[in-house]
Amino acid sequence: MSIHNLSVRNCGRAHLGRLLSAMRAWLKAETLVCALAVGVALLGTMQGREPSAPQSMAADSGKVEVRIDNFSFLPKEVTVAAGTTVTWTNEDDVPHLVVSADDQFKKSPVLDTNESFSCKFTTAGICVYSCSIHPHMTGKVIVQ
Ligand SMILES: [Cu+2]
Repeated sequence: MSIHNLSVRNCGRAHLGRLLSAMRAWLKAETLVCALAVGVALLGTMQGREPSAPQSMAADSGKVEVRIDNFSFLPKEVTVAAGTTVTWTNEDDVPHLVVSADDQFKKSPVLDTNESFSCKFTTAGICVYSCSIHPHMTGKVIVQ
C-alpha cells in the first residue's frame, strides 16, 4: 500500500464523516422543527378548548342578552362580534327605554315589565346608550 493511496482513503473517510455529521445535524434540526410544530398545534387545540369567556363575551352565539333591573343595564357593558343581536329585557317594575347616545340604532319603544327590545349590531365600534327616562342608566355595546 502506498502512502499516496492511504492519504486519499483518509481524505475520503474524513469527507464522509463530515457529510454524516452534517446530515445528523440537519436531521436534529428537522426533528426540532417538527416537535415545535406539533407543540404549537397542541397549544392551539388547547386554547380552542379553553372554557370561553366572561359572561359579557358571547361572540359566536350571535345573540346577547342584557337585563334591565333595579335601574341598571346588566351587564352594563357587552363585547360582541359584528352581526350579533343584542336583546334588552326589562325585568324592572318601572318602564325603561334603550336609546343610543349618537343614534347608532333606532331607540326602543317604552319597555314595560318583561318587554324586550332587540338590535343587531353589524359594524365594529362602540355604542353608548342610556334610558331616556332615567339618564343615569347607561350601558355600552362594544362591537368587534
Ligand atoms: Cu329607565
